Amino acid sequence: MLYPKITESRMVFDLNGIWKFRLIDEAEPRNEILSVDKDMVPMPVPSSYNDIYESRKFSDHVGEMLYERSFDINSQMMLDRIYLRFGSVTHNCCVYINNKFIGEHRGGFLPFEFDVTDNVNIGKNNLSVIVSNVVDYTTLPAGRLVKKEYPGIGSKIFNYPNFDFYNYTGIMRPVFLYTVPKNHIESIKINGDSKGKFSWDITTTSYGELTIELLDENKSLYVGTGRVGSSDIIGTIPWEPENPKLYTAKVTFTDEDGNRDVYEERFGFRDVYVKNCRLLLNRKPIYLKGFGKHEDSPIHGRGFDSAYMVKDTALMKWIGANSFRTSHYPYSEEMMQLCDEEGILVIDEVPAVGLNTAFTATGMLESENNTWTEMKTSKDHATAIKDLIERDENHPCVICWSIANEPAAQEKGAREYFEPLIELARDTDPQKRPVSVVTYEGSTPETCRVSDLCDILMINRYRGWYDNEGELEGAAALLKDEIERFHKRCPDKPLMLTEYGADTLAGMHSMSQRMFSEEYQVAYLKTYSDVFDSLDYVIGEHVWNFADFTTAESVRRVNGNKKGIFTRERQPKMAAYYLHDRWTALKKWND
Ligand code: BDP
Repeated sequence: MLYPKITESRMVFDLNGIWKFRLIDEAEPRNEILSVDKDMVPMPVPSSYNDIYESRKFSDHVGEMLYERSFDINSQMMLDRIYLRFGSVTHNCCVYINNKFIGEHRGGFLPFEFDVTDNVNIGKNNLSVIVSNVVDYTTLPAGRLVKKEYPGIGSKIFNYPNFDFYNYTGIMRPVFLYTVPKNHIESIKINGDSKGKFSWDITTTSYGELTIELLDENKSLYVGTGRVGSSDIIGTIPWEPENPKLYTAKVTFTDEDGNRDVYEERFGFRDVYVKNCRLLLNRKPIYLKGFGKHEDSPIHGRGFDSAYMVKDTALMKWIGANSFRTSHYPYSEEMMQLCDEEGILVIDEVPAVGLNTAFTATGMLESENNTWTEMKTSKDHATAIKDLIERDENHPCVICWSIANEPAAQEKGAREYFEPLIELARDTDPQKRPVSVVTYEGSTPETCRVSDLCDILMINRYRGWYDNEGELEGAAALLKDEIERFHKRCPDKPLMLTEYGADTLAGMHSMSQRMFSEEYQVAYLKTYSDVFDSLDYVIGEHVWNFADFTTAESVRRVNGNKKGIFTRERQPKMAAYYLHDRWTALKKWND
């Protein structure tokens, strides 16, 4: 899906700012929701709604909420088609213009749009969005709706996430109106490899002529024609972290009446694949150093925040990281653009977290091991994979697709569930990037049913934290033994740790390196580093987590997850200096 851009044929109008907002009571008749304009409060868009007002009833509301604003349409805009585009609304929503239903969208972390040309008037229009924040066994991510009976109070409904991050919701990413000519460019797929092979595949809404011009800044390098084509370009500079060189593909579509639509897509020449237990970027082995992250910051919650985005990439560069995973959902398109510019490698993850009826990061559930009969997510899962790849396929920063985090990969039915999804990811991506499923401690080398389907083994382990608490020597032995067993099972596949970490309270110290202290976090990381350095086929280390983040309440969480190397306010813990020293000096292989 193309990101809205102003070009010679397109206009973009910003609908961000202060909207009106209210929570919807479960008992409200559906057909009256839009006509109730009372008790509306100001609400910033984009943002998570949860932390804007002070009341737990407000922030922890389970169900629906209403967002509204008006916008103006002028006669110039009406000459073209007008699209209404949301960067993301979490999780499901219905959109109305002037009280008329326009459409709905499922899934909280990917963009969607509607052609609203025939539903808007010149002058004032009213836009309403009803958002649902409920997560259950049909949604991605997954959660549970639980009704509890209390003596003297009656029943209460709770919505427990099957995942370890606060269920922030709302209109979380930018909202735009944009115009395009009636006949226009719909999608552009660009593939440029490190040797200068340049190919394209473009779809349009009607017949016409297509030209594609390859630009290096303003210098024209090549002009091609046709919807699909390829050429070898001489002298291109590969995109890589040290030199993230970007080019522009300028696509011009002229319809049969001579009307033009123009769009410019940024991309890089690079290739990425797996061979002989290595991940090769531009045909050279690359060792991944970095983090599992979250989109999470004070006040905004998970809402789009460009200051935090830039701050986080600056901190990643400072610490010597070259990569991160978009745990556990696709991040904003603007973050992907920034990573292209900054040369940061991204493992791009769909919001498939919590696909496990017996386990969540915050504890064991009381339910049976029957995930693959209970979960009704496979259709949404396939849509999310397709939509994510179609959104991000041209980004050189994306080096791998992660199609789930910590599913019940050892349970019966896991292989049948994942095999078609992995195939779908491979088929959808023109660049054929590696595809993987991130697995947890319950899926061992002997029991995991998906390892051999993945291109890279990506495992999360917390030895020395959730087991072998405080006992790092034993933790290291167990970790190494398990990695070796994975290698024995899949001897051709590279392996990386996509999560390992220890909750650490900033400012808490301990001479004897007790758990939760800054000293323990450093000792824990060093223990893992030694294991990674001793195994040639380990191709990366992503510490959990980049920064402390908010979670649901549980006895395992002290005001959130504290495994950050930085605090939630992005101040360093001691471990930040340890990683800085390690990563700025690290060179794993001599080849
Ligand atoms: C893993 C999850 C991650 C959690 C982490 C933890 O993938 O989302 O936050 O554990 O417990 O199981 O800190």
